[in-house]
Amino acid sequence: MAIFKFFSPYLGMKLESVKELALMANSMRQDVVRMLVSAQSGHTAGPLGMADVFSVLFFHEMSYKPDEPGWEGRDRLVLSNGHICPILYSAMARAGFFPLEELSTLRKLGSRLQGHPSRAKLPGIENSSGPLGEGLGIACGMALAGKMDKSEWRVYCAMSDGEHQEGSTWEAVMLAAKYKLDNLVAICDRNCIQIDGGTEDVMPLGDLAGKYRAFGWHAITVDGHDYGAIMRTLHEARATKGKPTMIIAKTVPGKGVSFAENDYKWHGVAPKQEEAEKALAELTEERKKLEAGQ
Ligand SMILES: Cc1ncc(C[n+]2csc(CCOP(=O)(O)OP(=O)(O)O)c2C)c(N)n1
Ligand SMILES: [Mg+2]
Repeated sequence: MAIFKFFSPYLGMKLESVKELALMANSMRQDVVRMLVSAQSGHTAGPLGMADVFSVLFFHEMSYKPDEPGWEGRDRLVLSNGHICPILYSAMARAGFFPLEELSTLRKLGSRLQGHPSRAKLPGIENSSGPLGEGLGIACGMALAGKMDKSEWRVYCAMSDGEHQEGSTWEAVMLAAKYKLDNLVAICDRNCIQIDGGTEDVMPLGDLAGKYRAFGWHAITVDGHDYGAIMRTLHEARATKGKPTMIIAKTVPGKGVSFAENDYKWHGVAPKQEEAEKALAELTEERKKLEAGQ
């Protein structure tokens, strides 16, 4: 089968309806599977689990100009858990930052699409990442600069639950509260897995929302696959003044691919050809249902 066969790209306007956002997420999940099987390495669980959140961020929430990635007025997306970058690359390609065909270069020698993102290589990437626990600090710096300049743009920081085991994350949590960074929204992929098992087995994180509240943040827990709920919480974050907002997005790792769902072993492996074909068949079936409005 032809692995690289994309649906037509979406350029320009924002997608408003839930059906369009869901179709976009489905396209992105298919991109992720194709990219990973072509690279024969990379991370499957996180990118599939965060597809719905990225669909809302890129095609409903954030302001940006794909043909002018350095536009001063853009909202900034900091990806802290760099290993889920296939979903970021797919969203960027579908938003028009670069051609969809380039997705097939993921992890190949000389590619702009490194296995962990490099801001030096790909315009539109705000931060190089890979080492966990750094992104929130970077996002805090941007948000503080935005406040000092009285800018309108906002900072979104995508994070994982696993990187809440890093002390540096909590240093940034304190700083954001101290400086009342209400132009900062962090979104945590609360999929309850990490590289070696379940988060609660490896190093329990417990009530993350409660912990954020205790540190002075506004914190909301949301179903990370419910578009309406994600949109509402992002709206609530905008309306929250004097403190940063943390959105704990409860997600299913590997979402959309039955044999990868809720299995930590898919954290950092790519599907083999046969598995990719099965995954794409499932996602195509799901797409038909979405198109039929079921
Ligand atoms: C500082 C640092 N330590 C270790 C790693 C190796 N590592 C990469 S991903 C990962 C698991 C982290 O958990 P999470 O981000 O929740 O994984 P996911 O939910 O995406 O499977 C680890 C330990 C790293 N990238 N950075
Ligand atoms: Mg995780």
